Amino acid sequence: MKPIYILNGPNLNRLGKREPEIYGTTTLAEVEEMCRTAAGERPIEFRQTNSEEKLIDWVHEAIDEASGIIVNPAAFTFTSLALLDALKMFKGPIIEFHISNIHRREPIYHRSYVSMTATTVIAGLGATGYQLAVRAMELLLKEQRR
Ligand code: CA2
Repeated sequence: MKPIYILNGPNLNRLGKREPEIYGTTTLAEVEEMCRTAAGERPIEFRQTNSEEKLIDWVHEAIDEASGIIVNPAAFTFTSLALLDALKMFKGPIIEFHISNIHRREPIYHRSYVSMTATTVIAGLGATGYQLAVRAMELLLKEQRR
C-alpha cells in the first residue's frame, strides 16, 4: 500500500505556539499523531519544511512513491509557480489543506496557485481538520479521482 504524503510549508513548525486565535493551540506533532490514527493501516509520510526547494523535491519524490498528496503549502500557496508545476506532474489525488479559511482573510490570501491543480481544497476546519483530510483522501483514492 503506497503512503499518503502530508507536506507542510513554511512556519507551520510553529503551530500551537503563536497566533492561537487564527491557528489554534494544537502542535504539528499532535497533528501528525492524529493523521497516523486517522490513516489506520495506510502509511503516511508527514513532513514540514521552511524551504521551497525542499517542498518541491518532496513533491518529486511523491510522484514516484505516493498514492495521494495532502499539502498545506502555507505562504507558498500564493507565490510558487514552481510548486504548482511540480504538483501538476502528480497523477494521483491532491488535497490542498489550510487550517484557516483563507477566503475570510485579507485579499493577499485569496489567490491560490495550488488550487489550479488540487483535486479539492479544505480550509477553515482548524488543525484537527487534517484528520478529515486523511479520511477524504481515502475516498478520493477509492474513487480513483484526480
Ligand atoms: O491556514 C493555513 O493553514 C495557512 O496555509 C497558513 C499559512 C498562511 O500563509 C496561509 O494563508 C494559510 C501561514 C502559516 C503560518 O504558520 C504559523 C503557525 C503558527 C503560528 C503562526 C504562524
